[in-house]
Amino acid sequence: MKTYTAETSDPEAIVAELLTGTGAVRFTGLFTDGEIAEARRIILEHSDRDAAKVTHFQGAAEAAGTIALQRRVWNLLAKGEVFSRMATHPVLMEVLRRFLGTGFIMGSIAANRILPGGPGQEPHVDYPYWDFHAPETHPTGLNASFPMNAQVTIILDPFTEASGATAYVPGTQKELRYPTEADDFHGRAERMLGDPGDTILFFGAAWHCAMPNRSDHERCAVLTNYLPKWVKPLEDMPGALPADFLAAAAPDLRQLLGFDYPYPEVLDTAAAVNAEGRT
Ligand SMILES: O=C(O)CCC(=O)C(=O)O
Repeated sequence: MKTYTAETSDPEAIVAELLTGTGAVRFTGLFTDGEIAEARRIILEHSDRDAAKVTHFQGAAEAAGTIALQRRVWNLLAKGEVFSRMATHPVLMEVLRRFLGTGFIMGSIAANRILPGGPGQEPHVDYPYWDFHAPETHPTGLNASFPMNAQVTIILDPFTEASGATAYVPGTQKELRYPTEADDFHGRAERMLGDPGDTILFFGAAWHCAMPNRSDHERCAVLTNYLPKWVKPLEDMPGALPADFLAAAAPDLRQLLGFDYPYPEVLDTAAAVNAEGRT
């Protein structure tokens, strides 16, 4: 996987890599050790206190009784200021503006924590393609010639083969479909390996999944989903954040929360407002 730093970031090359290359790149050095430690502390605190949260693509884990060892912490913006910094990192914002359009938004920011012995996931593609196993529910002809998703994984614990680093099949983002048995996902998959603080940016139409944690340590990451401005977000973040947080949000964060793109609107009312000259 190609690796960049803030200094070597090359948005044009990265966008090409995401869309028509392997589908994923790594950044190092975007976050300080202090930020990583703080994010990890907050996530573990919430997840220890409040383990049972909705999670996805767990397949056989439920039957195996290991489901509680893969835990989510949702709505991270409400849980620590460090997550707003992570979501709006300027190097990521610059690439994402080129990839998803300058008005892009955030669909979700959550943590995925896999405890030792915890399960992996079934290979999948991410929101808003995540129910593409029923392609007939999407517009006819939908393909991955342009992106409706970008995923950022900020690694908080060593991501190794043993600890369950995300598996993905490079190049599959171009196909926009779910893998089948015949695709031999696990035979072809590479891993998103990294150290705490490393950040993986990928096009979530690439087949991927968390892998089982067979190490003796936690495997925790912040997962952020970004979308073009007109895609309905996965998490209702404005609905879940306190009014004073929303009032104080900086311009980049307001954009990510969808405030720059007001639709749906009651246009009957909007017309009246316009007529009064208030917009
Ligand atoms: O945590 C991971 O390694 C990947 C998680 C993921 O792909 C998801 O939850 O959609």
